[in-house]
Order: sequence, then structure tokens, then C-alpha cells
Amino acid sequence: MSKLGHYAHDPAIAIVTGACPHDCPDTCSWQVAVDRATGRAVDIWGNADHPITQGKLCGKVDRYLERTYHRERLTTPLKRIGPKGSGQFAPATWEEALSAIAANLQRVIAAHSPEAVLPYSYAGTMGLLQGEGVAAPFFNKMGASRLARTICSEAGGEGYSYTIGAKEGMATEDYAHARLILIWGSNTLTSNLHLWPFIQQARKAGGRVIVIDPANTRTAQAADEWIAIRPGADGALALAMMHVIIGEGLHDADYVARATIGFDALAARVQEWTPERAATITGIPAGRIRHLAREYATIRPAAIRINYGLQRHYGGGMAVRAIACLPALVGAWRKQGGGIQLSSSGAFRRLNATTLYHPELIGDRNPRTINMNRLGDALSLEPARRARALYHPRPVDPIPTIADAGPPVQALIVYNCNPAAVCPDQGAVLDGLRRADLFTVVLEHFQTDTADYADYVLPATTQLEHWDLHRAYGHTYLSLNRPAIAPLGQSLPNSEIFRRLAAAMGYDEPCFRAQDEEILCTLVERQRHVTYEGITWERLLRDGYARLNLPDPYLPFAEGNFPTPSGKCEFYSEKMARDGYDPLPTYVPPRWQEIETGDSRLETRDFSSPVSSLSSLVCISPPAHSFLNSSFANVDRFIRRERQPVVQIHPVDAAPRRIGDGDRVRVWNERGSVLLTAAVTEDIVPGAVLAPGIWWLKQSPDGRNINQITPQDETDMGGSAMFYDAQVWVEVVAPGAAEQPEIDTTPVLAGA
Ligand SMILES: Nc1nc2c(c(=O)[nH]1)N[C@H]1C(S)=C(S)[C@@H](COP(=O)(O)OP(=O)(O)OC[C@H]3O[C@@H](n4cnc5c(=O)[nH]c(N)nc54)[C@H](O)[C@@H]3O)O[C@H]1N2
Ligand SMILES: Nc1nc2c(c(=O)[nH]1)N[C@H]1C(S)=C(S)[C@@H](COP(=O)(O)OP(=O)(O)OC[C@H]3O[C@@H](n4cnc5c(=O)[nH]c(N)nc54)[C@H](O)[C@@H]3O)O[C@H]1N2
Ligand code: SF4
Ligand SMILES: [Mo]
Repeated sequence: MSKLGHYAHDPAIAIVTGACPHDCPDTCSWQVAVDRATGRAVDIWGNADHPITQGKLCGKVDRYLERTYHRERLTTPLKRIGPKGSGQFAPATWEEALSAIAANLQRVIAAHSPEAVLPYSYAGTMGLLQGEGVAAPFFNKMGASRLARTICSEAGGEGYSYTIGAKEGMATEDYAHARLILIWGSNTLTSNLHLWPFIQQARKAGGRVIVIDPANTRTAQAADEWIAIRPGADGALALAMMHVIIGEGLHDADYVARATIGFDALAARVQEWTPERAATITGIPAGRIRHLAREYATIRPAAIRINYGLQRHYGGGMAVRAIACLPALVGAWRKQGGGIQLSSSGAFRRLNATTLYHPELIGDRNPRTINMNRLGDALSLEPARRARALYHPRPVDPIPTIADAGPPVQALIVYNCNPAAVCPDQGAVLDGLRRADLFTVVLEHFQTDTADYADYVLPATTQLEHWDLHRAYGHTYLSLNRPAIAPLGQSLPNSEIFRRLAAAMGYDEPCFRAQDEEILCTLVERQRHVTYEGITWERLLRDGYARLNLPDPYLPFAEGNFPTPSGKCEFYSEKMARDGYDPLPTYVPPRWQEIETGDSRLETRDFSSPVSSLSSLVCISPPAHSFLNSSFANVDRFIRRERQPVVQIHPVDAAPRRIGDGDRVRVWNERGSVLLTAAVTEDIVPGAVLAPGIWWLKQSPDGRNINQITPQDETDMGGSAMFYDAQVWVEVVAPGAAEQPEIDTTPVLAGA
């Protein structure tokens, strides 16, 4: 019997429908059983009616109650009583905490300017309300520095949008109709689980699934074929595929003529991209590239799934752009089951959120915008480093100078994010967080690594305890989250915390008085765009979700009509030329390769020949299966499952370094170092190592994680992070060796 069936007739149980808040494409609809007598949630499951959730949550969120009722949930405001980073705190009342925070913010604003205050947030919750819902008007009213939220998806988003026009693509459900599916740089079974049933449907009907990834992930293992590619080489593969497709006349000339722009220039460009040339870059045999191109061009319908793992290297934007050209070239968009999906978030883009964010409260001020990936630089007292942190994503944007740096950040307000663990160049981030003159507030569920550096920690509610509204980036359903239980202890929703902070600051706009339900109801009811037609507050209250008003089936570009400036799929992009980019798809090599060879034009390095123990490797650090970014990395069950922080290394790279399976190794570069346990395996391509993330520093053997070695450098487009473009050295840590870590290396793994 289904969970719903089991509880539906039990008068002691109330069933509340909500939505998973986590940063995951699937945005599942969930149902929670609540004991009416105690008000305690007793069970949670995936909503069987939801066409994407289909009754199942992933292994992590299936245990959401363990996270919500975790023994270490924060339930009172806390005030720091020990040195920053020590984690020594004492309880404070809300009144005390709020008035101290307001006094400190007023002090900073008076001594410097509102720009000395930096909000720092990402997608701990993806909810519109508990995300920036009340935070945005609060910081707009203040005139605080703005944050460019670039840590995840900007490079690919830009590259895709230059080509297709918006982050729109084929419907998730339509993967079921594909006969060939390329999962290209995405780990579906870990990070996008609810796509898999549609892929399985396609396979049952004879479809083939190929995974293009440097790692033999669980998705690659479950697929029909793993094509092992070197990190950062995808652009070269796409160009070579286009070389074969055009060279052999396999393109869809009719679709190309009607729905694309720049074909002749593209054809000329890809001429030099022979499979042989791409083979030296990608590590994929030329014959396999040629065959892949033919399969892709001739099997109909052909679908591509890319996601953000693909674009976390220097050329990430251009790589996604090159791949995004493929479906139009072969006319894949014409048929149900053909096309590409990077994200579905563009389908929601006509949401009018002005009633939520109140941009008008900034007035005529124009505060600086800081790139969140450069938090280390942003927190520096050196103006030159602060200037580097200013957001200037395109080549045509003037390079900020010391004169633009603005005041040092004197107050940092962190919510929905754990920068001490998730940000690149961790050493620089921690140096900043350690500054005695920096006033830091952290809104959190748990005493995270970041919270350890706070002056005040404010306890926030989880998704079981508050209202929210969710878009999705892996489907096109809008979801409402209703609170199932009362806030634990004294915790409050982010929205209420910012309302109270606004009151303490003396901000008296009506938006700071509106309550959560009312804010969301207004937001839903005010939508005028046709994609929101028919979605009412009542309907969301009743069902918990509603599909955007898109045609069914949804074949967005079957007839062309791309939301680009030309209305076509842009093989040639005038806008890119204006923004300072090559207007045609090209190959932008990753930085590690440039450093490695000393010359970005040098494309060959034979990774399969024995390498000296001195040579560097490229490190990628995609998510561990049981963690969600840094969330769940403090839940015992999941720590036990992941066991310990590891690094996968290929035998050809392990041998010359005398690294054996299970050895404790040090992964290091000029930025920092981290101790990990080696897993010697052929599941990662030679020349690369893979360290699954994101471990908490305090759950790690040496109090550090893999972001010790990741760079603050930015991708070619969008100013995104280059998490998977880090040059590292790996060596065995011999007992008693000179290079001992500074911190105690005793593992502190709970239950491991
Ligand atoms: N090395 C490496 N680093 C990476 C990545 C990688 O692949 N490798 N991935 C990057 C990517 S893609 C991303 S998106 C970022 C993600 O980085 P984050 O956005 O920081 O990730 P999360 O761990 O999802 O969420 C952070 C915190 O938000 C808190 N939180 C959740 N809900 C709420 C709420 O309602 N209120 C409050 N106040 N807090 C809440 C959680 O408790 C959690 O501690 O990490 C990036 N970092
Ligand atoms: N369980 C779980 N699910 C998650 C998350 C999580 O932390 N845990 N994080 C969520 C978030 S914030 C995001 S952004 C998404 C990300 O979801 P995905 O896009 O699937 O991202 P990743 O897992 O970062 O990377 C996917 C794959 O890309 C491969 N890869 C790395 N570099 C390259 C490359 O240069 N080329 C190619 N072809 N492949 C490459 C990696 O080996 C990995 O297998 O997942 C979300 N879902
Ligand atoms: S993390 Fe993703 S797969 Fe898991 S319940 Fe949430 S939305 Fe669904
Ligand atoms: Mo992400």
C-alpha cells in the first residue's frame, strides 16, 4: 500500500503537501504525515500524483526528518564567546541578537557606507520566499553591496543562451521518446534522479544511452556506453562531431535553412576540427568520435542532457555553446524526444517578481556587485584584491581598478549558503572570515563551518516549518510548500528573520510587514504572462503544484522560434561578438592544460604513458552521491555511506607516485592542501583525479576539504567558478615525513 493510502484513513494523522527545497533539478513534490496530537512529522514520501516525482524521493530527502529533527539542529540564537572559528557560542535571546546586529550594521554603514555590508547567499533553499524573498528588499533598502550569484551555473547558462536564447529545452518527460540519449557531463543517477525513469522508458523501446564523462559514474555504469573524456575537452568533441556531420552532409539542411543563422561560417570553422585533432585533446579515439557523430545525426529522435558539471572549467561557457548547436544542426528539435536540456529554468523566466524583490528600494544608488566566487578576494583589506572581486563577466566589461574597489567588507550576512566549505580558494575565504574587524551573521539550520566564524548565528526553519514557492530547473511545474510542523525551538523562517531585522533597522515599508502566505498569494495572483495562466493560489493550495501553461506536448523549437535576437538558433552570434567573444563556436582549453603545457596551443599530452611523480593532475570534485552540496554531510547515516573523503586516481597515475589503494594522500597546489584517502581505480581518466564533495571541514581528517585547492579564477563566460579546473599534485603522506599537516589528523568521522 502506498504511504498516502496507509495514512489517509488515519484520523490521528494530517497529510501536508510540500516541495523539496534543495538545489537539485528535480524539485520533488513531497507529502508529510504529521501526528495531530504531538504536531510531530512522522513520515515523508514523494507525491505519487506528481508526473516527475512519481512517488519517490531520493535517498537523502527520504530521510529529511532525520535532518529536521537532528540532535544538532540550531534552536536558539547564538552569540560567539570564543575566537572566530572555534565554534564556541552561548545562547542569546532574539531581542538581544537582533538589536546587536542592527547596532553593528548601523555602525558599519555610518563609518563606511552601506556597501560595506555584503549579503552572501546561494541555494541552500531554492524557494522564492526563503531565498531572496525578504532578503532582497532588505538589502535593496539598505543599499548594500550586491552579490553576483555565479557559483554554479552562469558559464553554461550564458553559452547556452547565446545559442538557444534562454535556458529552455526539451521537456523532461520527452526523454522517454528518444532513441539515442547522450548524457554529457551530468551524473543523472546522483544529481537528477527523476530523469532516469524516462531514460529507462526510452531504453525499453530500444533507445541507447551514452555517457560522456571523465568518470565512470554510477550513471555511466548503468548506461549502454561510457565515453571517457578528459576534463574540459567537450568543446573539441562537439566541434569534431559537427565536422563529421557537415562534412558527410548529415545535417538537416531544411531545418538549418529555416531555423538557424550562420551555417556557412560554422561549416568553415569546423573544417579544421578533424576527429584526429579532437582525439588528441579529448582522449577519445578518432574512430569513436566519427561514429558518435554519425549515430547522433542519423538516429532519430536524439536527445542530449547536459547539466552544470560540464561547465566548471575555464572554457565552460564556450563548451556548452558548441554542444548546444548540435540539435539544430541535425534538426533534432523537430521531433518529440529530440533536442537538448541544460535547465528548464528559462520556462519560468516570465515570472514577475517585483512584488517580491522590490528593486525600486535601491533608488538611484548603484552599489557595487561582488562575484560570489571571489569571496576570498572580496573579504581582503587590500583594495587591489577587492577590485578583482568586482563582477565583470564579459571581455568587454572594463577591468575594475583599485579606484573601483570600494570600502572593505565590514559586515557579512550569510544565509542559505556555507561558503567556508563550498567556496573556491578556501584558504583565502577562511582568512577573510577570521578577520577580527569583520562582523558576521549566519542564518542556519546547523553549526556549519561557516557558522563557526559568525558573531551571531540565527536559527532558521527547515522546509517542514515554513511556506515557500518553487520554480524548478529540471521540469516545468511550479510547486507550493506548505509548512507541516511548527518551527523547532525558537527557529524562524528567513523571511521572518529579515522582517525583524528590517524593523530593528527602522525600515518601515509595507513590504516588511507582509506575512509569508500573503506575499506568496500576491505573487501567484499577480502573474500576467500566459505561461502562468490558470495557476491560482487555490489550485496550488489544493494540489501542491501546477504545470506551467505550456503546450502539451512541449516541443519548443520544432518550428524554430528561438528566443535569440535573430529568432534562430545562432551558430553565429552577433551578440557574442559585441560582448567580446568569438561569435562562432570554438574550443577554449581549460586552464590546467595551459599551465601544464605552458602553451594553450599545445594540445597533445600522452596521458597513458608513465608520468613522472612530479607532474600535475587536474582535479574535479563533483557531488558525493549521499550529500547535497554541503547539506546532509552532517547526517550520520550519510557520513557512514560516504565513509570518508576520498580521491580517485587512475593506476597509471598512482604507480609512479607509489600511491596504493587506501593510502592517505595529500592533494595540494599553490593555494592549499587537503588530506584524502586514495582510491586507485580505472573509473577516472588518466591525468585527472576525482574527489567527491562537499565534506564539512570539521568532518574531515585535517579540518579542510577539496576547496583548499580550487581557484577563484573565473570561467570564460558569466564569471562562474572553475571547480573542475584545478591543477594539483598528489603524494603519499608518509608517517613522520617533513610535510605534516598543521592540524590534528585524527579522523573525526561520526560513526565511520
Ligand atoms: N569543490 C566543489 N565545490 C563546489 C561544488 C563542486 O562541485 N565542487 N559545487 C558548487 C555548486 S554547484 C553549488 S550550487 C554550491 C552550493 O553551495 P551552497 O549553496 O552553500 O550549498 P548547500 O549545502 O546546498 O546549502 C548551504 C546551506 O544552506 C542551509 N539552508 C538550507 N535551507 C535553509 C533555510 O531555509 N534557511 C537558512 N538560513 N539556511 C538554509 C543549509 O543548512 C546549508 O548549510 O557549491 C559549490 N561548491
Ligand atoms: N546527490 C546530489 N545531487 C545534486 C547535488 C549534490 O551535491 N548531490 N548538487 C546539485 C547541484 S547544486 C547541481 S549544480 C547539480 C549538478 O549536477 P551535474 O551537472 O550532474 O553536475 P556534477 O555532478 O557536478 O557533474 C556531473 C558530471 O560531470 C562530470 N564532469 C566533470 N568535468 C567534466 C568535463 O569537463 N566534461 C564532461 N563531459 N564531464 C565532466 C563529472 O565527473 C560528473 O560525473 O546537481 C544537483 N544535484
Ligand atoms: S534532492 Fe532532488 S531528488 Fe532529492 S527529493 Fe529533493 S528534488 Fe527530489
Ligand atoms: Mo549547483
